[in-house]
Amino acid sequence: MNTGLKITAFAAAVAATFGTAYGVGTGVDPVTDRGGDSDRTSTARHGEHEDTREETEKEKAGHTPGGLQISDRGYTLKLADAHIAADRKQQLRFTVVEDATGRNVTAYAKEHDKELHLIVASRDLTTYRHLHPTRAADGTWSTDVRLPEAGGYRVFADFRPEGAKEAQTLGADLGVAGTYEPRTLPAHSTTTKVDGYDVTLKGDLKTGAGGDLTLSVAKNGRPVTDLQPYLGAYGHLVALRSGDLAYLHVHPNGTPGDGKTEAGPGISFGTAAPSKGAYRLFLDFKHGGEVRTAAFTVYAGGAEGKRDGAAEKGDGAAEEGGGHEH
Ligand SMILES: [Cu+2]
Repeated sequence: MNTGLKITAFAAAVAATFGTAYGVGTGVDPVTDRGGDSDRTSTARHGEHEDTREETEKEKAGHTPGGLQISDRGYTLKLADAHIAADRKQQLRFTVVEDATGRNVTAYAKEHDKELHLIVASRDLTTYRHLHPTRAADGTWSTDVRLPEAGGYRVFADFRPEGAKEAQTLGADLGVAGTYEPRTLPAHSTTTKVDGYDVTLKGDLKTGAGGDLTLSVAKNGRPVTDLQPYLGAYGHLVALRSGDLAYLHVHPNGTPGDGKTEAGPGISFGTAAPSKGAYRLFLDFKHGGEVRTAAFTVYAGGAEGKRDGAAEKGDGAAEEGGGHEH
């Protein structure tokens, strides 16, 4: 199949979806914004419906990317422990509390087969975990996690309370005790290795819509064409912004079994970054019955976006990829 065509065909629809579904690129989605502008000129100060719509779009334009707040849209993320030990299996427990009632949320809508997706990442973006905790009847979530090194971490809960229109992502700080040696952001590279797989990145992360990324998976020099669906897709991509860990959960163009999406080697994503700068991409894909995570450093806005002290290619000593535990 012509990958270029596949990307083009799905890009528009996907770009339009992200804004509402995941808060990705809200305010930078020209499809939505353009529609809003023309509506505004023709229907300014008219019916209630248009006013409401306009407000929603204004709100969107100033929307904060996910993961930066511990409390947002009436919900608060509460970690049972703000500190854990390094390099030892620990239980991470938390709740999502509805601010209005003070009660734990116990009813969730499933997104990608799960009620809640939990991401744990080190502030220096060298450690990454994508976990699916278990919920007790009282709303307490728990999962085992082992974080190899001491330091500052961020915990992201990506969920949609039942009845809520959109999924949201709350973030909380987690301290891992011990001696901390911060690492430099791994250098930009378009290839990475994980578990014997070579993953290649094509395309650019852009600050407007129309940014397309294709990640291709190969093993022993051969393209992998039998990727396995994982949580309803051939790949899940999370982008974390270097410096503040703004969170973007990006879904691929096309769904397994839709008759046009191939099971590799390429997985394409339509993305829009909330700003220029450095991001670390974490791609989860499933092959051979296991979920693997490939990681890349990319710059939204091209070289111009390179503004921090990221390592130059060759001196990055950081751990390759990330971990995926279930
Ligand atoms: Cu998940």
